[in-house]
Amino acid sequence: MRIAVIDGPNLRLLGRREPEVYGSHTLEDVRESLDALAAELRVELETYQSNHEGEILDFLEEAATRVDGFLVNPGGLTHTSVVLRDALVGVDRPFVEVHISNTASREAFRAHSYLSPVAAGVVFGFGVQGYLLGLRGLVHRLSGS
Ligand code: CA2
Repeated sequence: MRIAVIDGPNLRLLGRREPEVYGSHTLEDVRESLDALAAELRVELETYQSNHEGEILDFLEEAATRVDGFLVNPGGLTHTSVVLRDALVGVDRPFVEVHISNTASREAFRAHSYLSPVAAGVVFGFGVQGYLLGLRGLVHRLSGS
């Protein structure tokens, strides 16, 4: 089983700005934890981050030829991007949407996600631990158990 982890715009700032909202772990820390869990679950991971919507769409299309599912923190694109939703539906692979913060308890515009209705599952509000919970959920879903 192979899974791609996608982080959207600004997530490379993780651990460097707004620690009161997003915590102090960096994206590199998150990737290390994900790699350890992937080894335990015996799945292959690849990771990708971009600040550019179109590049994320290109990556999705290309990666879908070799992966079984996606773990996605779309960042701010969550609340704005019909095109990302269309691409995720189009690649026809299950994906789990992850948010570090509790998007339901913040500004009203963050409560709406274009992606949640088409996601296999959504995790939010557990800090960076949400990536690990999301990976477990996705692997469970893909293994059909
Ligand atoms: O809580 C999340 O994971 C978010 O997806 C993070 C996004 C935000 O727009 C979503 O509403 C919720 C923000 C992207 C990252 O921006 C950062 C800024 C400073 C430090 C770390 C990340």
